[in-house]
Amino acid sequence: MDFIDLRSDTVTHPTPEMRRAMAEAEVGDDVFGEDPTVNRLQAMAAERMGKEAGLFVASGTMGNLVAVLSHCGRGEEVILGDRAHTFLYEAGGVAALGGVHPYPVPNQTDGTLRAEDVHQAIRAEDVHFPHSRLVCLENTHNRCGGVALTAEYTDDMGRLAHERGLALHIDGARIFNAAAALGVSAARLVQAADSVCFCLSKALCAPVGSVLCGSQAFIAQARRIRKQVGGGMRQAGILAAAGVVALETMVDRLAEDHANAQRLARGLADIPGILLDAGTPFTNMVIFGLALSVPSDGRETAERLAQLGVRVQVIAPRRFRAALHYWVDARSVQRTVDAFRQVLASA
Ligand code: TLP
Repeated sequence: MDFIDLRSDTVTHPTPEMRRAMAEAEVGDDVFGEDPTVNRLQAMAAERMGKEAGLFVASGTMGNLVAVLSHCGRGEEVILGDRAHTFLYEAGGVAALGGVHPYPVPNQTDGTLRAEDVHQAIRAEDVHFPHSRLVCLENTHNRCGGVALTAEYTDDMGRLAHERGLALHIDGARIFNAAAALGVSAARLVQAADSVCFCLSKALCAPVGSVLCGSQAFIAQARRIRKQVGGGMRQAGILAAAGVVALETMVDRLAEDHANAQRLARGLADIPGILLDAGTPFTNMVIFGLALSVPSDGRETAERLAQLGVRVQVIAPRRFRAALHYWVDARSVQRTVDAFRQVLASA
């Protein structure tokens, strides 16, 4: 990459090994279930998640949409956090395309939903109310700074949901980051969930795709819904081949990104005018802002950084997110700190 791109871990390019695997992938028609590379990826993903089956989908957004529409019918309700990606950033797809009613409850700063809030959100049987069908969690939690939810918390939520007759879905776009941070397997983190969707195209560097995992029966339904939303792909093994390499080579290195996030946070903390969020970084994201003493706003600061070859995401008028990933090494972290120091010294 020509510049240091910290805007997101979605900007990651495929590795040379992924490009080779894509060029050489054995393919078939995946709508017929005949693409051997897709089938291999789905089996690997299901095993990693400790679920019976997996389904390759085009994106995290499609995976969450297909999951919600597989669990809920029209006029039924999904309970999720008010800072959940599915609530904020998926173009209202569950409502627009599935007629599913979202019931947002407050996300706590650690990414969790309070059990009392979820209990209260579950509807009684009454002709006025939608039927509650699903609770969604997000791990790691993007808008809460990439914080990881523990296995014990997820187990408690699973118990609560199941006791009240609801299912539990996890938006595990970055579930392997959570696993690396907590020192447990991804399968353990999603043990209580009926479904989980994780992304290949973020910190794992694959160019495209996510995998939705769950029981055989759930995935059979999800396959129908994926077809309905136009996500049935044909020789998708070309894409899945990169996903196989991602699972084989990129999962075990995520702690390096977390160490670089720590390095970046330490460097930024020393710069007058930068205020780090409490606790940041939890995993691969550093969240920080500009002190009121800095006259420039976030957009101006980001533009001047870009002139020095560093890109960060402006997430609020005076706040930034820097997401660490495979293509940003310790030297690039130092260059980022130097660029911030230079920009703020002349702000
Ligand atoms: N997140 C993107 C943006 O959409 C905000 C990012 O840069 O972080 N779940 C979570 C928790 C996500 O963070 C994202 C993407 C998705 C789902 C959607 O994945 P894609 O982009 O593959 O549809």
